[in-house]
Amino acid sequence: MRHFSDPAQARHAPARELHNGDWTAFAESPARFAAMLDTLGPGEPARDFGLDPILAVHDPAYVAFLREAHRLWRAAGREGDAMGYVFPVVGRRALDLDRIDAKIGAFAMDASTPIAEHTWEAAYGGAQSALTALDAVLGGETAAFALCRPPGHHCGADYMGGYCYLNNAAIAARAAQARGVSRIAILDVDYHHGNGTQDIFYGDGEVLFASIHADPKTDYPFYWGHADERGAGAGEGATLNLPLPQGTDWSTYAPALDTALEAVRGHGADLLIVSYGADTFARDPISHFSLVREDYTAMGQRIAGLGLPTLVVMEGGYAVDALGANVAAFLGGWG
Ligand code: Q9C
Ligand code: ZN
Repeated sequence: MRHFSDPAQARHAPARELHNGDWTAFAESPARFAAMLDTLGPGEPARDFGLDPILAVHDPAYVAFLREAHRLWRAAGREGDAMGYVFPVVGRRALDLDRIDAKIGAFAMDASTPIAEHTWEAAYGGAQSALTALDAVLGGETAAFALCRPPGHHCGADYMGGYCYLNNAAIAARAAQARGVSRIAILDVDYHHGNGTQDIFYGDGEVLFASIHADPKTDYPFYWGHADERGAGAGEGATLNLPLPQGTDWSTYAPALDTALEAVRGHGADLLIVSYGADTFARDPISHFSLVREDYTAMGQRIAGLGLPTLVVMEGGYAVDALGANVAAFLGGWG
């Protein structure tokens, strides 16, 4: 399968994150990007589709914040990565405050999404990779892989979170719609629920969001991804959440996948976007499923069996030594 990326994606390199009350090395490391390129080969460069497709999903004030946050952090006399510590619940007040810590809180859902010097360029490059891979699919490729990093599925229209700054899958979906593909299915198979993607399309009946993930009762992001979240208004029924318990292996995963694929078929989608995370892997350092490499090939084969034009977008996966092989196994499902 052809794959696309931008060298700037390697330049996002936060030093650390807050994990269970203490500092740990930032799990979403540039080494992930290098590991995937190592196994898959260099692939093809992303082309620049500009800011408009990003602004079709994300709030202009949020995008402006992402672009200036690190500079404001430095201007405030800080070292290291920009990180917040106040999160004003749900829209506490719509105040446009100047202090960097207040700004971060207004545009963040957690403290695991630091902004480093080159975060914006990397996130921008990742979004362009998704748009370039989409262009290949709309141009007739059966499937294409956007080697996105940083990932995207936890960030919403106006907030970052879960190592995500720009929602690559959502940006591709809206770009496809702008090019006349209206009925779209997004299948999210990352270990974590794709809360940002769900939020963006929650009221949209044209875009099905189906996700298989660790039960949010026990796992991040906790407040999204429960089975009773099914969409709202025109989007009622176009969100499908299939939470699974920690320890899930292929025998439990496969039936959930079949349920999700049935929903994709039922939606009558003309385009499938897969948010693929390899953090369902048994040896993932921050996750608790038990999938093995061969399961990813089976997963890819079943998804390819839908026969839909498919854009695969990279999300999480933190067992860096196995990441390239796991991604290759999944993409191998397309033959
Ligand atoms: N102790 C993706 O896989 N963990 N994001 C926060 C918890 C956040 C994962 C720390 C996990 C986000 C794209
Ligand atoms: Zn994840």
